[in-house]
Amino acid sequence: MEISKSYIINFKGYNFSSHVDMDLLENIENFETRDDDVFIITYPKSGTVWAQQLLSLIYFEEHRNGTENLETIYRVPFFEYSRYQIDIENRPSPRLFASHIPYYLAPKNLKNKKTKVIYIYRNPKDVLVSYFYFSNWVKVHEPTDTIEHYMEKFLDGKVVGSLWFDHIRGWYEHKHDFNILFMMYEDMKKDLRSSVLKMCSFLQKELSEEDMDAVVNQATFENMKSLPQANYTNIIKSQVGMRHQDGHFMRKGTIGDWKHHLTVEQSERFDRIFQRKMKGVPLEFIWD
Ligand code: PPS
Repeated sequence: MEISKSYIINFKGYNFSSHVDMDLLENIENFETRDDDVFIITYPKSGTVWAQQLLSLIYFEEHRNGTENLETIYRVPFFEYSRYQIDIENRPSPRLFASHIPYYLAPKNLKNKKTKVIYIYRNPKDVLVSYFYFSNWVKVHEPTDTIEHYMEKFLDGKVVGSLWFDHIRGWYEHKHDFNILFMMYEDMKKDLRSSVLKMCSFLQKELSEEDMDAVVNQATFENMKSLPQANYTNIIKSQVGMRHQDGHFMRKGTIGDWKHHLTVEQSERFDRIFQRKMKGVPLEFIWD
């Protein structure tokens, strides 16, 4: 299936959205990381904004106690996309980033194994469904008429982020090159507090019980959905643009929504490809 080239820029074999910062991409491998930078890495629709909100809450007291009225995206800017005039080079440490880059485009410095990387993954059937709705809603992605057609694109890697299997496999198989923690969306959903504890332990951040309560409470789906700063509503309205008014970035936030969208045949076809492509990758998955 062909994709409209105008939505996607392919750089070194990986599909970026066409509003990517090309200057940055050209120099991405030489980007000077700091030892105390933290990178959230995800395939799209796997819990990026959730992790951005969590890191903002963990690192910034003002964010936690609500004394700042700042979009989460300013606290944890996207690495390869618009940084909204944030002066990254002069930003005080710790700098926090979110990114969808594949392992082979990571800044070389990340391999010093000091800079921390948190890789969040989600079961790919839910990623597919989330991405289908998102792409039909926001103008920067190519819309698709049916789930069947979207599944063809997704399984051909003809979407921003390229092939899901390559993204996760690449990062997993090169995990020894990085100081990386793998976290699963479904674990976060089932037990957010334990996931935050795990994150904090990796980040070497110790929070009081009270602060931990504040982090967990402000990162629930319901609370993030009602907080425009945490859920991209402002940015999507003012800068990204929508095709219709019925969409939400915080759409459902559940595990297993794919069951309401994929037929048995589609699901089985997906499973067969999953078995083949994920052979030898021992990561755990939760499907419902
Ligand atoms: S993006 O566009 O790549 O940055 O999208 P991303 O943030 O990775 O993924 C969006 C999906 O994550 C869900 N989400 C959450 N789920 C549960 N709890 C919380 N707090 C949360 N925050 C975001 C969001 O609802 C999208 O999933 P779907 O299935 O579409 O609802």
